[in-house]
Amino acid sequence: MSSILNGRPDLNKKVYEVAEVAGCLWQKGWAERNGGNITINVTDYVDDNIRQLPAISEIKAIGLNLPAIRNNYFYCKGTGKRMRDLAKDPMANGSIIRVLDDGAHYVVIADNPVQPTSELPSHLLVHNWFIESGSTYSATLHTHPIDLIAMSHHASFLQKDVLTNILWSMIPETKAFCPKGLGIVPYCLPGSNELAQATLKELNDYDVVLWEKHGVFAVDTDIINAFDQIDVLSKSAQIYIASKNMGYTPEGMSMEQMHEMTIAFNLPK
Ligand code: 2HA
Ligand code: ZN
Repeated sequence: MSSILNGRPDLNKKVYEVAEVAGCLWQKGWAERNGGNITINVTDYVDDNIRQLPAISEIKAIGLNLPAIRNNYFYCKGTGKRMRDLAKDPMANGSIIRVLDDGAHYVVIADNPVQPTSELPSHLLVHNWFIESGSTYSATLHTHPIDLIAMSHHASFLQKDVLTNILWSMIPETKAFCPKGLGIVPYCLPGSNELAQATLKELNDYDVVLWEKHGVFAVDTDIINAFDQIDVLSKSAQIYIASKNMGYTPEGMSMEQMHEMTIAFNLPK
């Protein structure tokens, strides 16, 4: 079957990075049924021929006014689609959309008229903010990591930076590879504007945000890096929980040891 990816190795690579991450999410047990969403900005890989492709869907409203992403292109997981299916066939379980010149509507352009993720407005709100703020980030990822969600069910972990410091202290790599830590968003209805706005606020300070009793939302330069930031946090959460299961609270690295890491890896304070 003809695909927009044919003869476009750079675009193909970006879409298959999403497929690789979708497979990881499924294997980790973070993507039951149609859980989670991924959106990446692929405008840098779009040529004049793609710009001329006709719409293959009706014009749909985003529901928000997002002027910074006018005429931008995104690969999005399809609504109701499974990560485990997307891993095998990304263009049947996701699609490429064009945001129209008004910054308020979009159309699907390839390969199939797959409607994008139910969380499209919140993902695009974040992509709009990347561009407005001059960020080089291009990927947004929402998933359901069991260990981090379990920790979000206890109020003591939800105070600012309590969980960040516990998770950083479980293994040195976590601070090195998730240097801003984990932001917290109190429970909000999935897909709500309230959740999107609260997430955007936390993204000023963090690349990964924990949605209480629901999941995480991560951003980075590409989808592999966004996944890796969640993965190191989840590893730390597992070490904490494994220690608790052995009957003790893990000691954690000392503040001196964490400080030493910060200096050695030239991390933000
Ligand atoms: O797409 O995970 O929160 C399914 C979800 C929404
Ligand atoms: Zn979810």
